[in-house]
Amino acid sequence: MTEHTRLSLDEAWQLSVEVLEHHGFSNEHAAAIARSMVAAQRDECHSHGLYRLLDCVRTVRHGGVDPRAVPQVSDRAPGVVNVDAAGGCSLLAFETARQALVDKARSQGVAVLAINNAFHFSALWPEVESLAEQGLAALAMTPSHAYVAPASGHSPLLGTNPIAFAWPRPDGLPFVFDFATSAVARGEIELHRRAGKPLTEGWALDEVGQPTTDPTAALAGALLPFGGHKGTALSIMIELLAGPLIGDCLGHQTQPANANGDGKPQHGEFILALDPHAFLGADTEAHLQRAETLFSGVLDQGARLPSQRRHAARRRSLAEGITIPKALHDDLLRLLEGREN
Ligand code: NDP
Ligand code: PYC
Repeated sequence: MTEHTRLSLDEAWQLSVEVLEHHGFSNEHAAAIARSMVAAQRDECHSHGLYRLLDCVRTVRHGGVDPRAVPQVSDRAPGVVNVDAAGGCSLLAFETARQALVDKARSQGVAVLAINNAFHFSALWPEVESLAEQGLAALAMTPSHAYVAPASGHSPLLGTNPIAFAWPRPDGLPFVFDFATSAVARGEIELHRRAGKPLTEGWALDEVGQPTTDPTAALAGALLPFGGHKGTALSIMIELLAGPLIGDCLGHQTQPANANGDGKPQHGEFILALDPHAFLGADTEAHLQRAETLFSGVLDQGARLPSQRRHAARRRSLAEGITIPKALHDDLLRLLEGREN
């Protein structure tokens, strides 16, 4: 059985910031990254929790991210704000430009934040959730790298391309979903490899395009999109909106950082924010209340809403702290000592 280590949320935060700063990230980047990772770990979104510290350190060691980059915000149009991450991590860029996006959404009704030139490793839900907490509906998407074969194809071309949506709720946490357009995130394949667990059938192909449940073969091959041609089409839409529309790369035009130093992981993210008050004025509360009947309808059938598991995990972690595999904790402590994994 896998041994686990329990950490308080404060300990998880300290460990994350220390590892990141030890490897050259500025305090601002370390804090923005730790906020996202600790939130993901707290909500038991393991593929984008503390495990991602390994990826951040590997990327900085290979020269794939500027750990001290200062994001530059610019106004592009009445409804468009841009932030150039300048080769740094997307999370500080988002935090730097978030208020400008909110202000534009409030004044225009609809606004887009285009993040460019960013190293992007994180879950998207914390970003859209933070916008819904300010009363906005929000949609976020980003391409990753060529990890996914199109439906009926055989070779990696598309990114794992996550899409996240949030809707503000009058009494309580927003409705949020956030998933990769691949059958699962690639991070989940890596966690299966670390745990020595086989994959679910239908997730991946090996290097010669044959179905596989071996995580190592899948990492060398290609993931499959969720929902066949429908997932493929959504994934292409994400590449277009978060790529050419905002003047940034497609998934196959980027690579994760590598030991040769020639991997350039930077790409874009597209975030749309909509202010219900601009559409509905004085009727906003009544219509938001009407949306609640849809959520109740789902729950009344014994089905669950996306985020329900996450919110339950959050309550548990706030009370009891988090647990991570001991092997991961050991790897993170080694990073702190500056030793190789
Ligand atoms: P999942 O396939 O686990 O799907 C996650 C979403 O589906 C969550 O909103 C989850 O809610 C919801 N969900 C799962 N099961 C159910 C159910 N039975 N009923 C209702 N809702 C359900 O996640 P993925 O592996 O696709 O993605 C994981 C993360 O990886 C995402 O946060 C994504 O942003 C991130 N990612 C980031 C990338 C990047 O380039 N930065 C690339 C790819 C992925 P709940 O959380 O409550 O279970
Ligand atoms: O899990 O697919 C993934 C992923 C790619 C980039 C960041 N996360």
